Amino acid sequence: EQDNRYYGLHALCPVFEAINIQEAKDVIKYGFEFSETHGAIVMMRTTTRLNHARGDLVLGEITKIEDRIYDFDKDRSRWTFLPTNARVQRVKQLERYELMKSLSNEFPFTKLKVNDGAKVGIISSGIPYSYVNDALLKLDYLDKVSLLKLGMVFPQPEKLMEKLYENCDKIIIVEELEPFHEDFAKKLAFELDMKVEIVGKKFFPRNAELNLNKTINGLTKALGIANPFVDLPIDTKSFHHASPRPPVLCPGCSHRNTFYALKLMEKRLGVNFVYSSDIGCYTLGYYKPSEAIDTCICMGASIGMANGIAKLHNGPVLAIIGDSTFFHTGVPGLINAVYNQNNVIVIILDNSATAMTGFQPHPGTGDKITGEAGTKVPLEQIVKGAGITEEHLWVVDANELKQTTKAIEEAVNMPGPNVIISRHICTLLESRIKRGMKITPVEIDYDKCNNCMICIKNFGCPAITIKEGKVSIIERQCRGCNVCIEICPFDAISPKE
Ligand SMILES: Cc1ncc(C[n+]2csc(CCOP(=O)(O)OP(=O)(O)O)c2C)c(N)n1
Ligand code: SF4
Ligand code: SF4
Repeated sequence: EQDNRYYGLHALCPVFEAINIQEAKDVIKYGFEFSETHGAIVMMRTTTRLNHARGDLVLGEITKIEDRIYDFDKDRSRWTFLPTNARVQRVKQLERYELMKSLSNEFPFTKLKVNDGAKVGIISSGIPYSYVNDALLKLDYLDKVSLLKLGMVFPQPEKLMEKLYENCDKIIIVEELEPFHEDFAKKLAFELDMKVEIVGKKFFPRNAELNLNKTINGLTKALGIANPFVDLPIDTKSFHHASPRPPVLCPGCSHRNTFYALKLMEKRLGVNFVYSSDIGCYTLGYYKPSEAIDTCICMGASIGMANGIAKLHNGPVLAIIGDSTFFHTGVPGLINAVYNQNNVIVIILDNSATAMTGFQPHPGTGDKITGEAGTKVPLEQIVKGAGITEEHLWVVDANELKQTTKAIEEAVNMPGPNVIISRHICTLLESRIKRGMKITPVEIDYDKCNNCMICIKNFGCPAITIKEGKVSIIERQCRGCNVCIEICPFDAISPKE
């Protein structure tokens, strides 16, 4: 929901956008050439719909720039931003910006189509442009309006926009989120002293993505025509009748166990924890039954926010952070906690993975992104190096409930900063590494089970469900982690014989 086109404005660097995946690939290739030619940073902007798209691509030639020395370019005044150099670079940046403004009019992925006699012009870019095209096709309006498709969305092509204004009485801007083009279009019309009506956000929402329906709805209103699709009955025959699937931690996920242990200790110790969290699979702990996440602002915020909260809050303040995120942006926050003697408990959920985004290696895994072996950086050493002494550090197996609850109790009773490394490999990663590993699912002994539902209501492993009013194990989902065995107060769960 944040409009990153403004980064271009902020840095005065060109921003490119594509309308489909083929164009995305072509624009990126062009972007490299453009950057080389003009010595400019370029931004390729993508949004959710394009990022999630799949389809066939036509690949081109892989070109290598001849005569280019691939090494550090020892141009000291360019890379050292002391005021003497920065002042010179600023002038160059402004010159480059002027050049970009004129190049925007000739950008190969920007297209102006002026239709004779059309008094309405539409400006759009990226995925919204694709919706506009489909909408005009459905409304049989393709030849009745002029169309400016922007491939370079910043800086905008002033000459092409002026030409569009000359031919039209009304300009409709179709864009997602902020009125980025709309504001610029109005400013340009004012500077050119041209009398043209410019509309945009009056007809299109400023929140959430557009889609074909919203685009047809906005366009018909802006064009002042009836929307022929508004009352059409929807054919639901082809809809999938899948049940809703809210996001949950996987069956056997070790994060669930740490959350369970934390919630248990809140009850046992009669205290309420503040959970300042980070972003990772564990952020799903926000939902029932754990409900153990109070904040998640951005990657790396957990310890910093906990540091601040601990200054005000009289009670245990926890920072929940994954191993990958800790290596990425957790270390400065921990140093800050040590330096300022903040009473926080940092819980590093070490599942040996960057699980949420697809298992990218990180310093704690020891593998490089290239697939080659790197040098593993031990988490404990980093924590100790930040100033956490042995007596303030606990390392537990997240799947061992007793160990974990004991560490939590000790950490709560010890003035912080304290660190608990709650370690257990991500079960999904484990199944990838040990393909074909034998899994022994658990089973319920109905003579012992009294249907208290603790395993469902408090723990919530998706492999445990209710069937005909009774707790039941979905065997093909069970990972055989055995944690639920410890949780059941009636010894009713055991490995299947
Ligand atoms: C600044 C930033 N970069 C990248 C991301 C994408 N991202 C979301 S979660 C995540 C990593 C999660 O790894 P970890 O903290 O170890 O948790 P896990 O998913 O393994 O439980 C990344 C890289 C982001 N949200 N913010
Ligand atoms: S991918 Fe791994 S860390 Fe993420 S929810 Fe599943 S088991 Fe847990
Ligand atoms: S053993 Fe229990 S907690 Fe582990 S995956 Fe199976 S049902 Fe879930």
